[in-house]
Amino acid sequence: GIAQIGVTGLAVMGRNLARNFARNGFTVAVHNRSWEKTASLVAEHGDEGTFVPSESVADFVASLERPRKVVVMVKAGAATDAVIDELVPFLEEGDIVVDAGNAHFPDTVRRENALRAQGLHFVGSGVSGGEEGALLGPSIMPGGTRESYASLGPILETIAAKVDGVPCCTYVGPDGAGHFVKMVHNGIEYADMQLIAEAYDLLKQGLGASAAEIGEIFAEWNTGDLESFLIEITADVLQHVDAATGSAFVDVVLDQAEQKGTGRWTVQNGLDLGVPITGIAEATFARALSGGVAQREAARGVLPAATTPWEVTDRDAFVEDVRLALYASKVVAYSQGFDQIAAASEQFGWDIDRGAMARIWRGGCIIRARFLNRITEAYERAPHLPLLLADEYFAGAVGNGVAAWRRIVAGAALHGVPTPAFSSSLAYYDGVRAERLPAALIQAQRDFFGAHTYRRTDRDGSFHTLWSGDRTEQDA
Ligand code: NBP
Repeated sequence: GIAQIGVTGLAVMGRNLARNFARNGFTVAVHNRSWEKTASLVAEHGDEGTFVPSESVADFVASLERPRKVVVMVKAGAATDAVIDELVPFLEEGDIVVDAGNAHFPDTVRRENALRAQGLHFVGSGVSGGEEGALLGPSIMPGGTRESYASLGPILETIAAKVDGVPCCTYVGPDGAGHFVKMVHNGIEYADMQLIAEAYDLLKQGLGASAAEIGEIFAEWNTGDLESFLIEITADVLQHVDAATGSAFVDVVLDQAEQKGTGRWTVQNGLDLGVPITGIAEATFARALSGGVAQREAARGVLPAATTPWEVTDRDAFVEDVRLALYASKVVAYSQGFDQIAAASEQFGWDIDRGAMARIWRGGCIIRARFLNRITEAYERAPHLPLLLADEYFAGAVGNGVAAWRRIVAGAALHGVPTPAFSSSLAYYDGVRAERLPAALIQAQRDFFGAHTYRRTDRDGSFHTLWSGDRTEQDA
C-alpha cells in the first residue's frame, strides 16, 4: 500500500476530512459504500492532492501503508458497526481504526474492547467544527491507546485547527475518553447557546431593542472577554434581514429549537455520575420546552404573568449587567462541564488532562473562545483543581459580576422573563459557596421515614434516631 491514511464514508464530513488530509500532503485512500461519492470526490477535488480511490473494501485496505490507519466517517450507530465488521477481516495486527463520527462513548468502549481482542487499535475520536472544520481544520479529540497516537497523532495534528501555532488535537485518554470529551463539548455548546439566547431575550425585553441593535451589542461584546465563535455568529444572525419579508431574520424563525441528542447524552451521564451540570441540563430542557407545542398552547393566555413590562432607564448600565451575568453564567456552565470530565476520568480511569482539553477547544470547534486560555491556565496552576469556578482568576471575574448577575436574575423573575440557565447558574453559585445547606434537613427526613441514618457535625460516626419510639439516638 502507498496511502498514509484512508477515509471510508465520504458524505459531507468524510469528504472534507479526506480533502484536508490531501491538501496537507498526505496520500489518502478513499472509499464509500456506494461508488458515486468516491467518484465525485476524485472528479471534483482530485487536483487538491493525491487520492487513491477504491471501489471495494479489500482494495481500499490493500492501498494503505502498514500499520494501516483507517478513518471511518459514517452515520453513527449501526452503520459504524457495519463498516467495522467489513473492515476487520482485511486488517492485520497493529492496524488502527479511527471512528471520527459522533458515537456515544459506551459504544466506543464496546468497540475498542472487541478490536483490542483482535490485536487492532480502535480510536474513538471526537471531531468538532462541522463541515467547514473538517475541511479547514477541526478540533480533534482522539481516544484509544497511547501507542496508536504515536503514529496517528502527528497526522491528525497536521490537519487540526491551529491557535498560536498549537494544534487543536491531543491524546485524550483510553477507549471512550475521546468521544466522552466530545459529548461534553457538545453539552457545553448547548449551555453556551442557551445563555446567549437568554441574554438576547433580556436585552429585547428590558430595552425593547430591535434584533439589529442587539446584534450591535453582541458585536461589541465580541471585542472583550466574551469573544467567541458563538457570540460572533450571534451578532451576524441578529443583523441578518429576511429577504422575503424585510423583517429581522430571527423574528421570522419559528421559536422551537431542535436537538440531535448529544445534549441528552450529556445530561443522562451527568445524572449517572451525580455531577450537577445544571447549565447543560437547563439548556437541554429549554429546547424541549420550546418544542412542547401542546403545553405552550395550553398555557398561553391562561397562566397569568402578574407583572409589568420591564422598563429599563439606564440603558448602558443594563447592557453591562447582562454582559457580566452572561459571563458569570458561562463560567458556571464550563466549570460544571469540566467537573463532569473529571468525574468520568476518575470513574473510568482515563486520566484526562482538563487544561489540555480547554487548549484543543480554542480553535476549530463550535465553542472556540478566547476565554478557554483562562481555563488552561487555571489547570496549569492546579492540575487537580476541584472546582474551576474557585480558581483565583474565575473567582475574581465572577465575583466582580455577581451583583449585576443578581440584579438581572431578580429583574427577570420580577418581570416574567424566562432565564432558566442564568437563574440556575446563579443558584448553583450560591449553593456551592454556601456555608451550610438545607441538605441537613433532607438527611433528617430520610432518617425519619427510611432509617437512612445521618452523620453529625460534632462527632464521627453514623446515627439513627428512633423517631417512632422514644426518640433516643443510636449508633448505626
Ligand atoms: P451521515 O451521517 O449522513 O452518513 C452518511 C455516510 O454513511 C455515507 O457515506 C453513507 O454511505 C454511510 N453509510 C450509512 Br448511512 N450506512 C452505511 C452502512 N451500513 N455501511 C457503510 N456506509 C454506510 O454523514 P455525515 O453528515 O458526513 O456525518 C458523518 C459522521 O460525522 C456522523 O457520525 C455524524 O454524526 C458526524 N458529524 C459530525 C459533525 C461535526 O461537526 N463533528 C457534523 C456532522 C456530522 P452511502 O453514501 O453509501 O449512503
